[in-house]
Amino acid sequence: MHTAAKLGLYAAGAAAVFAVALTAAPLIIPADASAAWTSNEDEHMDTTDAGHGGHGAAAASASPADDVRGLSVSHSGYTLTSLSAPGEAGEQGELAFRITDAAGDPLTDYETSHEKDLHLIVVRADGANFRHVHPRHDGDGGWSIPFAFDAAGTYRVFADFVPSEHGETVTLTSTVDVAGGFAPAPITADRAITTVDGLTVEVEGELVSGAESELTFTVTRDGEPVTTLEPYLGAYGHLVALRQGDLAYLHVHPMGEPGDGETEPGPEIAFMATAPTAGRYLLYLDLQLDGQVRTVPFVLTASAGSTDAAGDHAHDGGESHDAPAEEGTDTHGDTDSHGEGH
Ligand SMILES: [Cu+2]
Repeated sequence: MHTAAKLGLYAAGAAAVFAVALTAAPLIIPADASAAWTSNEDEHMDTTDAGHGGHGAAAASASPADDVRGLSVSHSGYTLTSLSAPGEAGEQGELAFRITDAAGDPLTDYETSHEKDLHLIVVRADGANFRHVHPRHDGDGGWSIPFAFDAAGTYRVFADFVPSEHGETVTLTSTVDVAGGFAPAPITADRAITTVDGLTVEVEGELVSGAESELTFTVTRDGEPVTTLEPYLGAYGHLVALRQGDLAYLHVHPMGEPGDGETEPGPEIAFMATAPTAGRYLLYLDLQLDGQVRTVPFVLTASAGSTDAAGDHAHDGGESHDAPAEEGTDTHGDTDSHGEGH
């Protein structure tokens, strides 16, 4: 790839990711790429600002390891509190919690992000039973959704939202213990091809520690490319990446969006992603086809890679580069149980 093209892609991709997905996190700049950032700062800032307001200034000093969210019950003055959920596997109940501000008052004003005021991820600590749902706001800082856990274990709950007064994404986390016979499902190998409900999805690309890289998912059914993906919360795909171990939360978004004149409804969905550190990541791709949302899981290991080589991992694979878009929902195809709150 020519240097100029590489820098341009890097800047555009970075802006896209940060504008929509990582707004609360400091920008990451691989040391070797600092010069590139500097020279592209203007366009980068413009695109970023279009998303959520400037935070590029803090970027230069950030280290990749800082680029994690979803590790704390309280952040930026906001706190996830009063979490309650069904206590036993299979028990139908309600998952509820409150969000408070720095003064301890209910947080009532949210900025819509990816078509929702709050996104909720629920996943077991070992990465199993991922769910992405949208609870209902009671207007006074309380959020709830009918919920049942399929299996026992300790679950992490992530609330992802943009306080209006804050203007940047906040991701808070807490845990829920669910009683029952516990069958651990440790993930011990990478997984680049997954079949769910007859859909086979393969991911190409690599995660590289501290650098942006492009991940391209190709969707087929019965060996044929799927070109009829449906917009879901404004995009053709939605990707959540969690670091194995602490489940640090990396929320990435596709390049391109429906209706931009360039992005096709499959078979490829491309994302820009930055792994904060080397190691294994659990990826969950939400996509909608035939009116049904499905979650397709993957496992990738981020290499420690030099930042120089990292740029080359941003394949200029061709199709859908551009502004990002939306959010997804759901998990194992059982959309019926948690389609509420939309
Ligand atoms: Cu969501």
